[in-house]
Amino acid sequence: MRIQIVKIKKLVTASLALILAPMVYAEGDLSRANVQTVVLEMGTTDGQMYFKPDHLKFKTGQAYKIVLKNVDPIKHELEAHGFVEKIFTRKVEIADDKGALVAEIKGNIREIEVGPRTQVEWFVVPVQSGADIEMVCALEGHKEAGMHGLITIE
Ligand SMILES: [Cu+2]
Repeated sequence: MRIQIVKIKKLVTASLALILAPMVYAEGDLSRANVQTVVLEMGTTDGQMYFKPDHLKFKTGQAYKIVLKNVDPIKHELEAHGFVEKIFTRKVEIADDKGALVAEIKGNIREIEVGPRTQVEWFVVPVQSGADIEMVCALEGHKEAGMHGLITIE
């Protein structure tokens, strides 16, 4: 009888460990926990090209989904070399207008070009702080037309 109770206790402990293991793993994965959404709109108003907002703020260790939302009938891009050196990219996701997945891209990303009236989701975790990090649209003439801004990582 006593041996059976000990066996049951061991079995319950082992089962709990199996059930809890994935949860513990998820808690340790900074890129998946408590993801915050940041929307960066790209567009043109009265001939002035813009990033809205023109100042993005992030915190190290916090997971983000950056939605690059191009509302213009022309393509734009986000180039921020100082930023990509300070983040971990989990993935970039592209969906069609019905929300069905078109592509999921994994690995380090340097720049993202977004087609006319499309959006791209960039999942990142900033790992190093930085101030006055420049972001621009590097397409010809776009920076000069107003498409630039700053990024701060606290
Ligand atoms: Cu542009």
